[in-house]
Amino acid sequence: MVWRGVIDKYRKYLPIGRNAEVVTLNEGNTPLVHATKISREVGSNLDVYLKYEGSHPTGSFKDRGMTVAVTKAVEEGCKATICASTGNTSASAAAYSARAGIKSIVIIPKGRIALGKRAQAMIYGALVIEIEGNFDDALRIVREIGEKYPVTIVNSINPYRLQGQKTGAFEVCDQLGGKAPDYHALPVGNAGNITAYWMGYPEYKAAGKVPSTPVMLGFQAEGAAPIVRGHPIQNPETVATAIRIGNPASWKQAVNAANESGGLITAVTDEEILTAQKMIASLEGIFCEPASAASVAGILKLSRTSYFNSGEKKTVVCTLTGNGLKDPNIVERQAQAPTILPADTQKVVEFIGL
Ligand code: AN7
Repeated sequence: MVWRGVIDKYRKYLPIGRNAEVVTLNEGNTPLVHATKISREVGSNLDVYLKYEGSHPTGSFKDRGMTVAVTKAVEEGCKATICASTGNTSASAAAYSARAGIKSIVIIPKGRIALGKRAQAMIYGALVIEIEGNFDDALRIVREIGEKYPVTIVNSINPYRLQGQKTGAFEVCDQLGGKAPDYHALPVGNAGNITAYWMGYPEYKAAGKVPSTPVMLGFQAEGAAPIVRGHPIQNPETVATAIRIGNPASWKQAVNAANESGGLITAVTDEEILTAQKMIASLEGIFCEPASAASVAGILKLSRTSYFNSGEKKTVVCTLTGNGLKDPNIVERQAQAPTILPADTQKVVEFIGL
């Protein structure tokens, strides 16, 4: 079957009109990879799979929601989209808006988004505004503009975004052969994705596609963990700039996802995030961005407690939300720099130790 994106594949679960002109980049159908070595690392009773959302057209999971949000925006006659972003939403909004032939306005925190993401919004032709503030300031401005002016907000407060993102859960179930995992782990920033997955799994169960739903595990960065602390964080800080968010829009829904599924939302440190990022790359061959690695950092952390000690073998899916290539600067901080040698074969051979 030819793959034509998540609306084509899961249309009956999505609020898309019969005559809608679908705006797609053939997103979805991302790899679900068994993580052999990380499974070993977390102990014998866990089978860990990585859902690599970094392989999307704009390099993050945001494309699942953006195809639906922009398709609806066009259907409703909108001429411009607007979003606040830590980088991935803006990259995706800019790309899908370009595809639809409508204007894209993106508001990002100055100096605090990864290089590749900033470049994406620019090359797709968005009107890029950097504010002297953080993501939460940017989202406040976007909400205020959206209330007064004829622009469509494509942050996850737009309900169509979450509708599209829930297809991530459908795909995981399909890829596991008609089963939901026992646990689903993911990073939490603005908390839209965990909310969307927790819409998707119960919906797929209700449709008779899977017999069960997973326990949802959400992980925030220690310095940007408002849900864990129980109050908004004024100046969130983390190396994982994608989830540097102090007042998540889908806060209540995320707590609800954790509670209803019997799961939890907890924090991981920047050091744990970077260690996990390195492990995922060097042990499994997948380069994800730091925020994505919070999911794996989280299950590594829980596996060191008695959390997973149930005896029987359990399946865990970790969503790797974005591509590591977006944030190359971070690698300089944690991987060994290349060795510089003269252009001399003998010297190279000696250095390698052959
Ligand atoms: C790689 O792009 O909020 O909890 O503005 O880029 O659904 O917000 C990005 C979030 C995880 C958190 N991983 O997801 C934005 C933005 C990556 C991300 C998250 C984001 P949500």
